[in-house]
Amino acid sequence: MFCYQCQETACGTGCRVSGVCGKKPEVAAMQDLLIYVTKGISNVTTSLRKEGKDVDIEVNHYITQNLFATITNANFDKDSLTDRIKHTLELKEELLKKLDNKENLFEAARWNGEPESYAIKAVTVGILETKDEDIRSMRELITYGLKGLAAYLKHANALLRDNEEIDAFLQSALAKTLDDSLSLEDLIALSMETGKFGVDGMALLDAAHNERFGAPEITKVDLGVRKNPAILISGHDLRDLEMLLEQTAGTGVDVYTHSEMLAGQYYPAFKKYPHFAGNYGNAWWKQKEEFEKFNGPILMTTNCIVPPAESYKDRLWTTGATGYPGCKHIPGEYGEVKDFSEIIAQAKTCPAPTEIETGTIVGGFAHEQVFALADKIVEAVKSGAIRKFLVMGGCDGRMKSRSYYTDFANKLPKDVVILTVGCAKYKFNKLDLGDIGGIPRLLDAGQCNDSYSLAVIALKLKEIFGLDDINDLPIVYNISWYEQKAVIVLLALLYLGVKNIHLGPTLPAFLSENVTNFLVENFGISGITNVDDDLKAFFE
Ligand code: FSO
Ligand code: SF4
Repeated sequence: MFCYQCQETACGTGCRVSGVCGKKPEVAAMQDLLIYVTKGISNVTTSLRKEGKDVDIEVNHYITQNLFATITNANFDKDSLTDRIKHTLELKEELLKKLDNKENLFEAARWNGEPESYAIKAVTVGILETKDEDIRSMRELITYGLKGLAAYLKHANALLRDNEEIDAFLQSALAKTLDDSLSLEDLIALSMETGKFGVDGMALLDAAHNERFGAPEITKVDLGVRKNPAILISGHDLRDLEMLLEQTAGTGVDVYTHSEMLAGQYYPAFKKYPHFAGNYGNAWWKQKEEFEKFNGPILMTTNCIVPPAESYKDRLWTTGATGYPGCKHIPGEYGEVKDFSEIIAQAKTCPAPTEIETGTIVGGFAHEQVFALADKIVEAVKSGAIRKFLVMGGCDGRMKSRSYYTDFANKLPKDVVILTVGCAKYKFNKLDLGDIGGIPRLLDAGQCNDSYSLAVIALKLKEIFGLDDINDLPIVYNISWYEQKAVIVLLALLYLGVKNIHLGPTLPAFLSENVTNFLVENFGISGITNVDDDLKAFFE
């Protein structure tokens, strides 16, 4: 196997024997082949569109889910990945019948095989099959960006929101990563276009969330526990949260959020449920210890799954694009109501969660809530009470070096306000950072996809201050990444023209030297050093 798609990749270069995340070689092989056949079917759908033929929405959805299933920590279940390959090939054969001109299709679009042949084929379609290091780097950068985009699209699709233009781009871009005639420059241009569609995808999801669940608002979230048995819901899918809250109402079972699902607490629509308890635990990588203590069932709606201990494996449930061998999976198509009754029945047999924390945290500062505070914020900037904003968001992870972000928040000058999204916030969201004239020094906009909110806020501030360039705003970007959703967020920021982003704790292994140099020269991207030097460089 070879995989270098996430920040924790072995030795900072690539997982070759087994994944640091727990992905086994046989699962990695099926993911490689799934990506290959998904690129193949995308070549066919793109060709069909060129012939003026429509592509069914179900095909768009399937392609999107395939990409999502290969994101770090989403799906460890070889059988479900194998089924996806098989179904993709079947769908592709049907589509090929509708295509008049098959001459220019890539090999990935032509290949077919029985499940017995998948393992052998997989060996020939891995990342390292692209020999030129720079082309490989760009192809992977684009593919990972598209995986991130797919994750956000999937959540919008689950709320019955679709955008054919985004799907058509996603599929055409996937097909282009098979095209040996594209130069490095072509691929760089494609990566920027991917960023543009990243913005569009996040906007689609933002509208879907806001229109269905209301705009996030300032919310105090409890960290302690109640006395009832409970279900913990993790991941990012708010439609799943909605269905779970509806089905647990009046059952005596509480629902707690975990990790990125914390953002669910900020939406008005969910506040009407008295059994919607607080947030339990921290970022994804601490789940082994925390899920043990939760005592009740845990529903993973998306990544990040850590291979579970036997002691609570029977309490871990998956749904959507996620999967883990031996864990029960709740099915359900978009528009269907998923049946969570088995999970609820299990919860009733479990003790209430063990308390691991007490107190509260505050969040809900997505664009509408920040706009409501705009006058106060602008005044504070004009008076100098707020000197700068620091965008410090993205992903958290296991590496010890990530304590940098806790130290950074602690040592930050007192006139700096942090804007955050994603699970990176767990490195500092329980610190007492205080406020500036009533404006909290930590403004949490929500999930990593709510990076869109931060972009909208930045563009609004640019307008209010009458600036020509987004980079003239007093905003510093110090972003931590882990998996591929962070890649689409990065590409989206680059597309919006944001420069001088600091990316840590380490730069992606999939960026070749030349691609890194391109990003440094054109966008001023850099890594991080140490807290004191970086604080000096950013704020003095
Ligand atoms: Fe975190 Fe995991 Fe949002 Fe990611 S829970 S790491 S970027 O899946 O999705 O920030
Ligand atoms: Fe390694 Fe990350 Fe790939 Fe897992 S997702 S195999 S940790 S590079």
